[in-house]
Amino acid sequence: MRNIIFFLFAFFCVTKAIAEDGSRLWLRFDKAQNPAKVDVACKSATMDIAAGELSDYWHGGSVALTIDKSLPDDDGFRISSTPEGVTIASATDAGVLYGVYELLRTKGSGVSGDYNAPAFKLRILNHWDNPDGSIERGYAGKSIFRWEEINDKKGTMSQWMRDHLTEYARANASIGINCAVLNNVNASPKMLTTAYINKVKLIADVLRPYGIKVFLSVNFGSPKALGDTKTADPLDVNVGKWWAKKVKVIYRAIPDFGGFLVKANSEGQPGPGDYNRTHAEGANMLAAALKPYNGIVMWRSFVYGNHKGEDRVKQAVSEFKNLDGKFMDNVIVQCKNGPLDFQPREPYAPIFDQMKATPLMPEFQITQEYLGQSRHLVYLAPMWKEFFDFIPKEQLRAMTAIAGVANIGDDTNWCGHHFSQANWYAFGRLAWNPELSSEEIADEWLRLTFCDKKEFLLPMTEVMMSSREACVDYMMPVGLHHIFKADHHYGPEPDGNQPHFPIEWLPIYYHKADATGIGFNRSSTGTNATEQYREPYRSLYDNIETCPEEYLLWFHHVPWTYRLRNGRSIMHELIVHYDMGVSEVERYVVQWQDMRKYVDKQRFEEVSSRLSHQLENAKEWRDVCTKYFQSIEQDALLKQTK
Ligand code: GCW
Repeated sequence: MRNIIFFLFAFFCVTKAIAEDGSRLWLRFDKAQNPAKVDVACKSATMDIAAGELSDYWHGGSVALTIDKSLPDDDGFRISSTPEGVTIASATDAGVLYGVYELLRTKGSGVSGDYNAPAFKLRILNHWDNPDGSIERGYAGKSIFRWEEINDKKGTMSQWMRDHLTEYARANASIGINCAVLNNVNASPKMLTTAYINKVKLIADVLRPYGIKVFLSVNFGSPKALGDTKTADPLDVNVGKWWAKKVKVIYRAIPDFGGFLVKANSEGQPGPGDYNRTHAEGANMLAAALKPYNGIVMWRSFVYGNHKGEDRVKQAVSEFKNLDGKFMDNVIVQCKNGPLDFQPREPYAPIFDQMKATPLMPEFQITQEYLGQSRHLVYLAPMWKEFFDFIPKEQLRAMTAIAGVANIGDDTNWCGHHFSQANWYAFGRLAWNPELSSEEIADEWLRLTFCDKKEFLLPMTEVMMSSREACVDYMMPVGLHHIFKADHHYGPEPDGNQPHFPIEWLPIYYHKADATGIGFNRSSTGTNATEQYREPYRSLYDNIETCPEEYLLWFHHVPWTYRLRNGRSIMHELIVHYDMGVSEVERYVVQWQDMRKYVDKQRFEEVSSRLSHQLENAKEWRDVCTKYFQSIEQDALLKQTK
C-alpha cells in the first residue's frame, strides 16, 4: 500500500512539474484514453507524426489521413466528416499534418469540409542566434541551436538538442510555420564552413519531418573573410564561382535547403556597396548561385547611414527605389513593417508603396526588443494587424513570404515570459491567415495554454488586447519614438545624446524637444518623409490638421502651445497617455490576482512577478519622460512670457 501511495505521489509530482513550467507551450492536448483509430494512406516520416499525434490526443473516433493530388499543392487541407469518422485530405504530407493540428486545436469543431490554405507560402522564423550561443535581442536564455553539441564528423547530436529541436519543430508545425533561418543576420562567415554546413544538415534532418525548411543568414563578405578570395565584389568572377561552389556543397548535404537571408551594407555589415555595386547586383549574384536548386535570397531593406544626413526613415526607399524591377525572380526584398526599427507604434514602411515590380516580404519582430522584452506582457497581434490594414489587399495576397524575428531561447518556457509565447503563436497563425482577428487568436492561445473557462478567457483576452496600446501609452505616446536607453533598448532615456553613437541612435534626434516645441517634422516643410507614402496617406500625414494624433510627433514638430483636437496642450496630452499606460498595467496586476484559481501555481507566480516588474518599469517611463519633457516645456513657456 505504501508503495502505491508513494508511486501515486511521485506520479502526481512529475505530471505537475511538466504541467507547470511552461515548457509545453500551447501543446497541452489531453491524452486520449484509447488510442484513436487512424488510417494512413501512405507512409512517410511526416505522416507517422500526424498519425502519432492523433492516436495520442484525438478523442473523436476514427480518422483517415489521405493524400489527394487533385487539391492545390500549397500545404492546405480539408477536414471533412464522413459516416466512418473524420477525413483529413491534402496534396502534401505537411498539409495533412497541419490538418491534424487544426483538428486537435479545435477539438473537432473545425470539421467544415472547407479547404483551408495558408496565405503566405513561406512562413519563416528568423533567429538572431550566434554560433557562440548568444542571441542578439534574445531575452529567453541562450540559443536552442547548441552547435557544440552537434558532432558533424560522427553525424550525431546531444539528446538535449534532438529533444529540443523536435519540440521546436512540433510547436512550429502546429501553427503552420514552415521555414527557419537558423542564425543571426549579423552573420558569422563561419556558418559557411564545411563543419557548420554539416551541422546544419543534421538540424535540417530533425526539422524536415515537421515540414520545416532551413535557411541561413550569410555574411556577404564570407569568401574574403574565410581567406578564399581577395575580394567579395559581386561582379568578380572568382567571387561568383566561390558562391556557386558553396551553394553546391550546401545542396549536396541539404537537398531542400531554402536559401539565404542577407543584411548587407547595414550597421557595419559588408555588402556590394563596399565595391560600388548596388543591392541588386549583390543579391543577383547570390540568386544566380541558388537558382539551379530553386533556392531563394531574402535581401533586407533595413539600411541606413549610407545617405549621410538623410532622415533615417527615408533611407530604405532612397536606396532601393531605383532598383525596383532589377532583382532576379528568386530574390525577395525583406522589409520591416515600419520605416524605423520595430517601435511599439510606427506608421507602415512606405517601401511597400514604392517597389511594385519587386517581390517584397514583411519582417515582424516577435522578440520584444522595444516592447519590454520578456518582462512586459505585450500582445503583438494587434500591431501586426495594424500593418496588414495599411497594405492593399491585392498586394498582400500577392506576397509569398513573411518573416518574424523569433523570441525563442533555451529558457524552460522558451520565451522568457509565459505571455510572450502568445506572440510566437500569433505570428504563426497570422502568417497562415492574416484575416484572423487578434481576439480570436488570443482566445485560442489562452484556451490551449491555460484554461478554457470563460471567467478566465474574457478578462485575459481583454488584457492581451489592450496591452500593446498600454505599452505605446507608457513608452511612446502621440508618436514619440526611439527614446530607449542606448544599446539594450530597455527603459527610457529621453536625454540620450552620447557623442560616440551615430546620430540615428540618439533619442534627442527623434523627439527634438527644445525651446521651440517637440516632435520630428517629417512633413513637406521638414524632411519630407511623407512624400514616400501613397495617397491618401501622403496628404493625411503631411497635414497637421489631418494627421492621426497617434502619429503626430512622428510626422510633426509642434510648439508647446499646440492644442490637440480635444483642446489639451501637447504636454498635457502626453501626461494623460503616460498615466493611462501606467493605470492599464495596474489594472492587469489586479486582474491577474483574480485569475489565481484558473492557473497553476508556478505560472501564476511567474506571471505575477513579471507584471509587478512591468508596473515599476511603466512608472519609470512615465516619471522620467514627464520630468524631462516638462522641464523643457516649462523653460520654453517661461522664455516666451518674458
Ligand atoms: O532592431 C535593430 C537591432 C539590431 C538588429 C538590427 C537589424 C540584428 O537593434 O540588434 O541587428 O535592428 O534588424 O538588423
